[in-house]
Amino acid sequence: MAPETRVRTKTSRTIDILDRAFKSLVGGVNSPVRAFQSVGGAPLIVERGAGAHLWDADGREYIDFIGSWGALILGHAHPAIVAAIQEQAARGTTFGVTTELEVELAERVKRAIPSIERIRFVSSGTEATMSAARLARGFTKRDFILKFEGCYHGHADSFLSEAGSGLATLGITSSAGVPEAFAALTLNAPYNDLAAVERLFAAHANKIAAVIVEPVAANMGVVPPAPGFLEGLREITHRANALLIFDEVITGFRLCYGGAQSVYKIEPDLTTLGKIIGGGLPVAAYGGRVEIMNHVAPLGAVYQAGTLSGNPLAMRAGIETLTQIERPGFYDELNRKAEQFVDGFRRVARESGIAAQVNSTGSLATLFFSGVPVRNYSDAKKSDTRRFAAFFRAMLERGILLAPAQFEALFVSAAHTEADLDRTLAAATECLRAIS
Ligand code: KE4
Repeated sequence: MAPETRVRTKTSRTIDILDRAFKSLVGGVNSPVRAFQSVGGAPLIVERGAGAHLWDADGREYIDFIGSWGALILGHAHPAIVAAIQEQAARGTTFGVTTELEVELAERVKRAIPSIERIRFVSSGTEATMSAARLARGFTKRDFILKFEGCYHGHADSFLSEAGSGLATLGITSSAGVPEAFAALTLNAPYNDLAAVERLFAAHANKIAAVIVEPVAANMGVVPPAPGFLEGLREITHRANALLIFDEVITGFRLCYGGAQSVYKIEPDLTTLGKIIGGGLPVAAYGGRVEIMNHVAPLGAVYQAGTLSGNPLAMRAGIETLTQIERPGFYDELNRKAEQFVDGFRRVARESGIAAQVNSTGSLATLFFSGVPVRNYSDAKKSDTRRFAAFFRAMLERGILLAPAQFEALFVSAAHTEADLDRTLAAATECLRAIS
């Protein structure tokens, strides 16, 4: 559709629904990044999705690169997943009692990620990381957690200092409501900086319960681990008897079927998962070795629970998703297509003459408007976020929906066709020219 037809008329359904949303939802949204605050313009109201496409409340169509923040590696409304959910819904949506579906999904995750001997399903990535941190503290009897500036692990109190994603987008370095005494138990180091990690361990000898890391950072924009970074974290935590937690809520089943730990050949002590394992329904998990996980109730003294944990509807969607992506050649094709797209994006950015970097790993990518390589959060924050906002809006007008924030990733799915990706690159060429 031509750009001029995408100008929002004031009488649109989108505007009417937004007016109502602001009267009932805080900021009109259920998660801050959906407010489009950092990119300007009215946020979208989505009506439906199919494959790699979304339609808004006024029938405008978009090629979608949010993919529900990474969950939809197969795209929207995949027929096999819809059928599985429909079939399970007719058998009951939740029982509050164990079903075989939870066991089936657990067995599939264990086969994919051997470092997980026992798993606990929860309903959000935040629950998974919060529980993993509590478990690490209970297991080691230590209080400090070390995270990395610009990484985002959900909104539990331990993770809101110097965090990425929505906090970075809103320029929030910490959150109100977290007691100072508790916030002080979270240490931050620059991503990819092992010397800083060594210094923090030296200063807090025998007090750090765990290091939690996104093995490929995606919440400051995409920042891959520098060579040796993850190996160094493994060695330092082993030496200090601290746990290493890989937060694979985004990278799990995204980079390959075994996640980032399979790509980088690192065995963490605990892993958190989410997004893809739920196939678009609320599922997340934490897991690791039996000797650690058996400290969780009902076997151990670390308490964690959840009414909808292991929800049969969500389990069924997760099982169907893993069935689809376990197929031979799935990741070869996805990563080939994504890498070709990213190469095209780099070429288009280079030809535009605008200072830009494209960071990527597999089907994750971020375009930074920056003249310097982006290797950590400090680099990422040097990006020209105003130019990103102008680019985002120009692409939106051309029917391309990127993540509405510089400090996020775009996700290529199996549903994106070569035509979708070619059209996106053509739009990017026009938009970069328009904002230069
Ligand atoms: P949730 O609690 O939002 O399900 O998951 C938290 C989480 C944990 N770990 C990682 C690595 C994550 O990326 C996330 C959540 N991702 C963001 C997008 N960058 C969620 C989007 C939002 O906050 O609306």
